[in-house]
Amino acid sequence: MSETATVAVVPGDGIGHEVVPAALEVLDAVADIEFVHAEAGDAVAEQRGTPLPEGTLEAVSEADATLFGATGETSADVILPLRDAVDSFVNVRPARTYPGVDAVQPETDLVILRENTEGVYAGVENRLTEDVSTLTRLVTQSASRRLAEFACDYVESNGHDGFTVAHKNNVMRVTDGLFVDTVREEAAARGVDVDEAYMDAMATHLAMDPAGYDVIVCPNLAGDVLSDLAAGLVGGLGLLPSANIGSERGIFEPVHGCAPDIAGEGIANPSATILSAAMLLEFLGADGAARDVRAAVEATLADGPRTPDLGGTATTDAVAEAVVDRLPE
Ligand code: GGG
Repeated sequence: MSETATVAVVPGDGIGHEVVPAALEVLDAVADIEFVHAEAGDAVAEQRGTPLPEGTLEAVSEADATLFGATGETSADVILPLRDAVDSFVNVRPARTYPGVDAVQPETDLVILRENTEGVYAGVENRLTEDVSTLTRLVTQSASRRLAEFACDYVESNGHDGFTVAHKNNVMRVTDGLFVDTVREEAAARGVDVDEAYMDAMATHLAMDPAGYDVIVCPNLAGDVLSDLAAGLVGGLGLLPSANIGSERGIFEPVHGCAPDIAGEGIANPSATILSAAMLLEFLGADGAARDVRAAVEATLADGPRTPDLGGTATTDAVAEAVVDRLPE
């Protein structure tokens, strides 16, 4: 990070207002960043008549990167347009286990590369009659190719053997047919190995033997669902970060939502958001700071205070302080 970066900060709803300040404490301790605070979500919709005020869209569009918290009922009107605003074509969702944290599948160490612009999340839904509603599943060759190019770059630069593409082209013959054909073609052109799996069968294999997967490339909805499944394997949604990567900008957010059941209690696990902040630092070129933050989170999970989702009684703030205490001097 050569000069002071500008980072938009959008807590969103619910526990977003607890985990984002926790991550800011950590970012403040490791980097010189100018924060621009903005609001979005259900509460804003009630107060201002729109869940995504113009100023927020502008702040995210202009910042070098954004730290986002969580969305609630207005998810489709908040996070989807924000991803569009930064031209985010892929959502990177790593899932791994941590020493000291109970995991259903301790061998899990994988990353999901989720298509981030289309599929059933393209927003083409209609209510035709009282009885009938429809949804158009959009799949383009250009978005599939862009994802595949990113996946090839990702496996090459991170030393992976190849990737597995998840799809359902036996049922969605045209849309997933185009998706998987394009991904296959791009990987072949780049000399990258590709395995294939039907996404439903992959869910079973993931639950039973996640060590069989390393990098997973998949359509939008499949990525959303499979990453929540992966969270369940490693100890819960409080541990999964994500990066919405665009050509020049990115939005970094925990995989979890706004958790209305615990919002306001100050006990949400901030690890996923702090790990998202580490991905943000890496995106901005601050690789050393990103490594320090990851190591401090790992050390805290190993022997530090824990929030109730991990069997402890600590508060969000106590975990954030423990992470800051474990950063190098
Ligand atoms: N921080 C992630 C979040 O708020 N997730 C809620 C949600 O429904 N997200 C939809 C999506 O990731 O596409």
